[in-house]
Amino acid sequence: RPRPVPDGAPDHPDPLAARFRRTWDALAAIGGEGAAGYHRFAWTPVDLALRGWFQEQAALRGMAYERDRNGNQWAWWGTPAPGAVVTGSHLDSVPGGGAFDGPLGVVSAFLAVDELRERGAVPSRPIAVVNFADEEGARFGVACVGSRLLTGILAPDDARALRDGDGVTLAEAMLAAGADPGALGRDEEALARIGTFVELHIEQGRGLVGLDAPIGVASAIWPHGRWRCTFHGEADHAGTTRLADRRDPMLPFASAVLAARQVAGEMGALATFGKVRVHPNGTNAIPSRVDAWLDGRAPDAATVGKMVGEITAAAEAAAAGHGVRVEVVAESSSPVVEFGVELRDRIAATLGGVPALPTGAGHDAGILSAAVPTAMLFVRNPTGVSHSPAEHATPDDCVTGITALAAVLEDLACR
Ligand code: HGY
Ligand code: MN
Ligand code: MN
Ligand code: MN
Repeated sequence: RPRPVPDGAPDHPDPLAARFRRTWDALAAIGGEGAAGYHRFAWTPVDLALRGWFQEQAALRGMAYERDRNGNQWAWWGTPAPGAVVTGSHLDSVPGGGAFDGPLGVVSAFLAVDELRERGAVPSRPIAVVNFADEEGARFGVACVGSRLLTGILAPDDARALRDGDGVTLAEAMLAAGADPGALGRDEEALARIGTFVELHIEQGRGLVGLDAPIGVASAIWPHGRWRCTFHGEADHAGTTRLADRRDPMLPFASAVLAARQVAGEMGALATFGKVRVHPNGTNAIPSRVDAWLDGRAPDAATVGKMVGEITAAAEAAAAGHGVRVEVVAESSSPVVEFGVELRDRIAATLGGVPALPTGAGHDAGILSAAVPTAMLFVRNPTGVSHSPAEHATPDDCVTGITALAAVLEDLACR
């Protein structure tokens, strides 16, 4: 069941709950397709509407707005300067995504700033809210494009050449959206401004439910990556080609799907084929080619590598029996992330003790952690469901998250 909007009325007696709901409703209306969820892809008209919302939120608060060289959006409380305390997340989504993955962190960031201003907090360093471009990589295949470019992990030429399913390059998509792809790349000035980054995010599992806690801090992110697996066969007529004469790429693909499940299970890892393109995609034709994308994750990098190796071997063995050729290409990878214990402990202490827990989901915070002190706050997810329209958090827990984020920003920026 889709849950784009938390329960709780806009005229809730708790002013923060009411403000959360009003801010949330304006954002939740952008790009929602009811039961089909959100399709908020980078540099599309929906993304531009989300970006407009961000800019409007900055203007409402009199915060200085800027878009950096890599398309990330910033709103500043105070003059932009090195050493700022930065918070935020992303506004894009997976295909058929929920409302919370990303947006909860951006909305909470703006409302935490409001909280601090209302209580008369005086920051001794600037505070910024950020919206990172293209976190999910739903359109161009690589996740966390904005933060990877900012930190130099993704080369600008490689980024510009990324293509979506229609063959449109990232450079072309940016140009069509009125953004300049020519300036992409590691941005020393923007990086130096980030003294500390704190990303609030809905939890994407039921760890906090099990711990009976509304919020927690992230301890680690599993290493993970994406591989494109192409099965080259031969198109032919479904009604006249004898089974023995076929080179059907669908068969070794099916074997690869089953192998992924088997191998991941044996290794305590996760493997998913969630995206497939069949060519030419006709009911009465044997496919000429199947493109399938493998998402692999495990507690350590060696296991990820071993798992993908075994899935590849199983795919090749199955392909050989059908006259099919397999190609497996790594499209992106994210190393293991261990969030710094010092910052994590400081945050947990500020919040009066909250649990720390690892996640298998990737985040811009994971990318930034290699460059600057970084931490994450998780908000409880009652069902654990994410990357689905059913993703959801209760309004009370969202308010707890905002209050916690405000306390963390105050501790980091106001003393
Ligand atoms: O896929 C992920 O882990 C993330 O949500 N980008
Ligand atoms: Mn996500
Ligand atoms: Mn996210
Ligand atoms: Mn015919």
